[in-house]
Amino acid sequence: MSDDCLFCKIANKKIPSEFLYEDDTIVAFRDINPAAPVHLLIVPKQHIRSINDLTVDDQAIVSRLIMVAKQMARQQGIDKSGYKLLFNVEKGGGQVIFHLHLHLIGGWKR
Ligand code: DGP
Repeated sequence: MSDDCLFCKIANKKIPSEFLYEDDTIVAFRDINPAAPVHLLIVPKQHIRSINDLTVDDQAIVSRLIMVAKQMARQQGIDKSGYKLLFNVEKGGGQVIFHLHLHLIGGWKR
């Protein structure tokens, strides 16, 4: 855990938040600034700055993030209508919180 990282504090319960999912390694919660009717963040408890910082040892975490996103899409009722999964990577890629997270975005009426 990194002391000055917001998502470390949320994922490790130093800041109270409502989790829609939690296991030993991952949490999911609503984005504070939703870009769509459903906008969740799937976040590892371990501090990893961005996709750029992943090592081969992190492969299990990345696959868990995607499997949890799939599960959350179903739980939110957007699996059939469809959704986007997004990693922003570093400033130029739109990342503003430098703790790895996967955006699950969907629920538009189309
Ligand atoms: P990114 O640009 O990929 O780093 O996305 C960061 C997202 O985090 C952004 O959509 C807004 C969200 N966010 C920032 N601060 C908070 C917070 O304190 N709580 C929650 N739930 N979401 C936050």
